[in-house]
Amino acid sequence: MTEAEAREIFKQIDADGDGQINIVELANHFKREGHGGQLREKVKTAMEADQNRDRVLDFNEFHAMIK
Ligand SMILES: [Ca+2]
Ligand SMILES: [Ca+2]
Repeated sequence: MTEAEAREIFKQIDADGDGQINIVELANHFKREGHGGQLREKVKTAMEADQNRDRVLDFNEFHAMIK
């Protein structure tokens, strides 16, 4: 995946456009994608990419997770 593609996905998930993906935005994204079952597990797994432990994913953390 290119960085441009990753930025497109990041923008879709970052619903309020503040440049960070929080847990609510992640959960809504998984629901939209039809992955509502095991939602807690998926959010928890995604949040393991939160390297600085501020409970949100910035683009660098997100990109490291999906590349
Ligand atoms: Ca956000
Ligand atoms: Ca973070």
